[in-house]
Amino acid sequence: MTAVKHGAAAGDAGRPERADWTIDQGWENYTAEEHAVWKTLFERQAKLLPGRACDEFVAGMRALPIGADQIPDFRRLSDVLMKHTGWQVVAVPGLVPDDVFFEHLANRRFPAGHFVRRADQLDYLEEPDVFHDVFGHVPMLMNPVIADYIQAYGVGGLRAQKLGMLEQLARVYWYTVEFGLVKQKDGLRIYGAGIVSSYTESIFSLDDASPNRIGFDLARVMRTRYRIDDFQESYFVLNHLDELLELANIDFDPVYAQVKGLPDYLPGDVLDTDRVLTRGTGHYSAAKRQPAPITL
Ligand code: HBI
Ligand code: FE
Repeated sequence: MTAVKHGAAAGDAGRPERADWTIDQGWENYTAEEHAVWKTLFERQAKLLPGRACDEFVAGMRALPIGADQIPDFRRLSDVLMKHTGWQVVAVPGLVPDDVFFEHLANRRFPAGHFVRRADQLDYLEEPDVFHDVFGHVPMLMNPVIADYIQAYGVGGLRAQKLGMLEQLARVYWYTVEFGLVKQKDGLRIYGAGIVSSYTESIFSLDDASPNRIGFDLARVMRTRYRIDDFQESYFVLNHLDELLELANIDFDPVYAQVKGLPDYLPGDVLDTDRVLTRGTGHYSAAKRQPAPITL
């Protein structure tokens, strides 16, 4: 079956009437099948994540009206978020243009896809749906550090576009907000929304021998390409979520100047200067690159 594209990925057909790309969530219009897909995804993650998701994710989830039985209503999420960190959740059809995305974040509005993936796409889709956006991102927005950090990314995104450094900034978002790991008292934990909303990557990122796990370094991450179509080959690890507070407050301009014109690193590269927590075997991505060997 051909994948139906949503939002900006659908071309002109995906552009809504409002200039900020928001739409009504249309909560009343979700079908029983759509709520059932949510429930399947929710229950799978709820069972898997204890001991894997970071403490802040668990605390945020507990305090929000997010449960197994229904796709959450963005109005009710916004009521709670607004009281805690001043954020809101607004509905969008899917991906929105970069400048629209940044403008929302800079104003503490999180654009969440309103659609839910189909039952035959439970494990992977490239577009952000309501499960990725709400289950993955919204609990972390209850945390004041993440709340400020994501807003700073919105402000910084508009600046990076002017400087021609958007690719570099987007890598920082990718390797923190989407695919970040953090050390906590009982071991490595997930805080990235792309991981925490994925059953398979929640296991792979923490337990598999294949990926590298490397201490986070801003300039290093800015130079590191990433994969959008498969598990990451490297995860970057914070010592504490408060490291993001510093990133929310510093001026990135000198760091852009430092990395400008320098070559990119590949997703699986490990450097002599890296603080390596786990040197991955790379077997997962190597197997994908080669055709399967013929065995007799
Ligand atoms: N739109 N809805 C949505 N969600 C995203 O995460 C998103 C987006 N548009 C652009 C975008 N992300 C990124 O490519 C930027 O962070 C650079
Ligand atoms: Fe996301």
